Amino acid sequence: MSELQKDKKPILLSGIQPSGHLALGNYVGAMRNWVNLQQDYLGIFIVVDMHAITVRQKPADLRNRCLSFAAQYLAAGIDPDENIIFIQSHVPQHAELSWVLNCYTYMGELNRMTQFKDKSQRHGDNINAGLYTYPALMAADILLYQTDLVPVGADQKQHLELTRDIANRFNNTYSPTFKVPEPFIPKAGARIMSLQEPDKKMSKSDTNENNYISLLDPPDVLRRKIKRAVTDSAREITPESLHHSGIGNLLTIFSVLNDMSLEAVANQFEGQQYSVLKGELADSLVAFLEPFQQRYSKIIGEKGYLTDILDQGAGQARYLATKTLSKVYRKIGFVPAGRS
Ligand code: ATP
Ligand code: LTN
Repeated sequence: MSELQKDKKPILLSGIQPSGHLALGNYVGAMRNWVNLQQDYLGIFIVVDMHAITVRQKPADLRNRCLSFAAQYLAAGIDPDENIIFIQSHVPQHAELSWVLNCYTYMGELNRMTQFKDKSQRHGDNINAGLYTYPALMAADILLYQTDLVPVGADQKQHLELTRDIANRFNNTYSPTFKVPEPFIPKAGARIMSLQEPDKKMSKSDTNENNYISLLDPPDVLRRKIKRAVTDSAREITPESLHHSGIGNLLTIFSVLNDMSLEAVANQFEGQQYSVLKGELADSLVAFLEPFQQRYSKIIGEKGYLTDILDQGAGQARYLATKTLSKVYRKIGFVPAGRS
């Protein structure tokens, strides 16, 4: 990838925390759109390990998951020759800009973040300062690269709005420094629901693994999880089913995997038993995930290939990030290093 080409395309950026198991919700809400949009953008795809430690992680698991997630980005179809893929902690500018942005973010704003409220409830024994200031680090991830578009699931909308507010605040205080990014939240599948508790979102770190589909689940596990997915006491699909959480979620997943509109899916299954949809959905999932898993096994088996991509990605990222960070340091009045 020539430097020139990189400069011409608008920037698309997104990240996933290496916690739990990459799940169908992450694919449908985020990764799928990374793959679909990569043609028209320079994609920057980050494994955000610094975000993941806001919840306690086992060191060996975290290390393995960072590589595993990067391999899954590639298996999903991200082209490493045309995009930048790296691990967040390999690029120290994220931590550096995050500190600065912390000083331009109000506690009142952080207090409103629903992810902080949710996670503080789930991890009541570890409500740390990092969990609270997490949105400033996310803003740094995005603003360092003059990002145009951020494809994420609906749960990240609030963080994106805060990122835009921080960027505008900084730009207005000094002079235009950051591009103000736009969110890209898909129309279908922006919030895939849990299989057993369909009133809450599917989450890759859920302690109950029947709540999510892992992208690496083998076919028998996929079939079992779909079969056991909670629906309701009606048995047949009607146009109303789209508005019922459990069955509506299964119809949504089917529509995304088969590239059909929700209405078309509801028509196709109208009058059928729930078990028919579950059977066909399991077939679609197996058909989609088997080749994904084969590509994954090949990539994860070639450690050198993967670490080369990540090293190269981190190098490119550091180059781009330094440009923005130097500008920021200059504007706020820090003395340039090496001249004092
Ligand atoms: P965790 O349970 O480990 O906190 P998570 O499953 O919520 O994680 P994140 O790392 O927070 O995943 O999010 C990665 C990306 O996946 C984000 O863009 C997020 O919006 C998207 N995403 C997460 N869960 C869903 C979901 N259920 N439906 C659609 N998109 C989702
Ligand atoms: N906060 C996000 C993950 C994340 C991210 C980002 C997404 C961290 N940095 C930058 C998009 C762009 C989450 O919890 N899902």
